[in-house]
Amino acid sequence: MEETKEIEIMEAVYDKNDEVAAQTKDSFTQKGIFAINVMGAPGVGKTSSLVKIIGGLSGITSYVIEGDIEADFDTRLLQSMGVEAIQINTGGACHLDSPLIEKAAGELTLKPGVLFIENIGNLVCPAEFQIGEHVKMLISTVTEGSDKPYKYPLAFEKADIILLNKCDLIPYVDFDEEFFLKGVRAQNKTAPVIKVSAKSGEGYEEVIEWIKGKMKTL
Ligand SMILES: Nc1nc2c(ncn2[C@@H]2O[C@H](COP(=O)(O)OP(=O)(O)OP(=O)(O)O)[C@@H](O)[C@H]2O)c(=O)[nH]1
Ligand SMILES: [Mg+2]
Repeated sequence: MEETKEIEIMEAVYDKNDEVAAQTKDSFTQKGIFAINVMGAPGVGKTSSLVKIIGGLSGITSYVIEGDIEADFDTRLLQSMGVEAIQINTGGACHLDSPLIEKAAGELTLKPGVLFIENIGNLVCPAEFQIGEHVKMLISTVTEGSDKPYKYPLAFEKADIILLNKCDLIPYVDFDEEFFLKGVRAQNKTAPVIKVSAKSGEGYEEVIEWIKGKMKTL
């Protein structure tokens, strides 16, 4: 009996979250804002990738909502580049949800452009929650190991684009690219997988072109 009750509560939580996410997404679309949910484990280079992508999106206004359990280093880094960025600290929660994004977005003076939402560093929970995004960008790395799509399938299944970061470190780690790609394609037949290095800047032109192409569909 107790088990049945727990499932009902979780369904209600997901339903409420999805309802607010749909409204938030509509509001972004009406404002000409293309929203990207940036997901990945801690330290994969979510912020480092945003720095490269935003730097390359010349002529397009970028906004960032930064999600972290504690601290605001990433927000301050982006603000120092002149980006309008705000911080959400969840104080323990392992993912962002749509009411948090609805509230944070209300604090930004949103004009047409791109809104990047850096989710909490976590390869599990963020994939389960829509937050008003148009697309999900998953960042994985060669340093995490090539088995991640097999062990954390939902994040790879839900992604609209997958960045394989830290490719500058390939000579120093045992990364099996073929095995990784096979695992990705078992979950997701369509998302482009783009090899990047936030250190060298390699690969981000393709990511930026993909974002620009998707923005046209708004
Ligand atoms: N060698 C190398 N280091 C990288 C690359 N991308 C990021 N790093 C380093 O990895 C560390 C984590 O990068 P962040 O961009 O802070 O990662 P994150 O995913 O935003 O981390 P959290 O917000 O804490 O989850 C930093 O020391 C970066 O300099 C890369 O392509 N190559
Ligand atoms: Mg970060």
